[in-house]
Amino acid sequence: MRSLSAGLSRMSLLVGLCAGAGVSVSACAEDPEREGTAATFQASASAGLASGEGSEGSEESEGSGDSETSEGTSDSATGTSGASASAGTSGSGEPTTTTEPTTAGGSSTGGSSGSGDVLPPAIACSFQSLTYGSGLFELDVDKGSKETLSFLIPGLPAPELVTEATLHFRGYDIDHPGEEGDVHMNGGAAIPLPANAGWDNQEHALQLDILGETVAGDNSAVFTAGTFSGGTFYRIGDVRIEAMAQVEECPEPPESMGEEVILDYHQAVFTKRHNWVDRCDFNGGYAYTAKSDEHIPADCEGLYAPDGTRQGKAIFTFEDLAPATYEIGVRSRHTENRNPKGALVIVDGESKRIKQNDDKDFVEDIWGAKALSGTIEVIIDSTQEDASDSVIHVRVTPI
Ligand SMILES: [Ca+2]
Ligand SMILES: [Ca+2]
Repeated sequence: MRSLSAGLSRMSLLVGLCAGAGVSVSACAEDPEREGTAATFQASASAGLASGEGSEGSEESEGSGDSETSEGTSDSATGTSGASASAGTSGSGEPTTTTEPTTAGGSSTGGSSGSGDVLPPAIACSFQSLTYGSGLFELDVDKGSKETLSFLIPGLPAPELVTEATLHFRGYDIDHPGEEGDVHMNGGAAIPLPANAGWDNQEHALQLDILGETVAGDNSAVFTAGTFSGGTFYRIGDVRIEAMAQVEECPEPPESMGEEVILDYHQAVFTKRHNWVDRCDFNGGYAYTAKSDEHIPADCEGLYAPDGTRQGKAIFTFEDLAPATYEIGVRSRHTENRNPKGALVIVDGESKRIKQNDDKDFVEDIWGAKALSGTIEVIIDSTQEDASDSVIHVRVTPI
């Protein structure tokens, strides 16, 4: 069948825009300020393991200056996964009532594939993309852009066993009929997105008939930009293939290829290292931003020399992640004088806040889940407020 199928490696499929699997174009900007004195904490400072006993390692003095936290330039938490809120080229969203998602290309009622063989009757099987359940991904580009959103759907049976196949997805702002863009299955012919002029700034469940476009194993669905003069803006997510297949039972979804990776704070790169304290000697160690001289003796490396801003970044680089949806956890030491807005944690360009200002002490918080692929950064960005954030490790686990 289609020669592309086997050759499309999972990596190349999903590296569509920047590092991530279908990450929004607008989120691909380089970190603007890898400024200042970047440094890693020495892993050799491993005194710890005191596991709690003895000198209660409180940051008692930390509290004093904290209440004057600034706010203002918050780039506040951008809620949930997926698409960033840049509404792009979309116009004013007058709420129309056109809610029926058209089923472009109805499903054939076919079943029996001819004669003779002892093939089992066709049964309904569902095949999810690797990023299914991870929210919507955004394409927001000028006319003529070659940027795409790519989705990998593994596990399909041989096409001769497939009697019906539809591509299902959620689409947002699919509102320029004939000009919104196309879908290409496995490098095949363009299938126009089923756009509706009434769907400005609206989300709909959509489906396309792709019988004859599937291949055995890994399938790719690539969404391209359209020809609308104002550029292309839409979001796509929850891509899956529903098929009727003459198989005894539906294939099990493949094991995730990803592996859990935990990076300790000693493996992070710190900007403005002089504003970070490495408390390696207490309970296995942790890092936090501070600004008072009282913490100078607490820093294991003697590199804490506060400039009064209490600002810096801890940058964790995860290399060569297999494409998958990962849960992201951030372990830290909570104290009641941490940043009242929560620590700003940026995962591959997507920002969320994690509250650390309670008495839970040493704890791992769940940032959420995100489709990741390749080499990505997780940044504890303590540059937005004059407030203390903490980190011990960052964990990514395929789910
Ligand atoms: Ca629009
Ligand atoms: Ca649109």
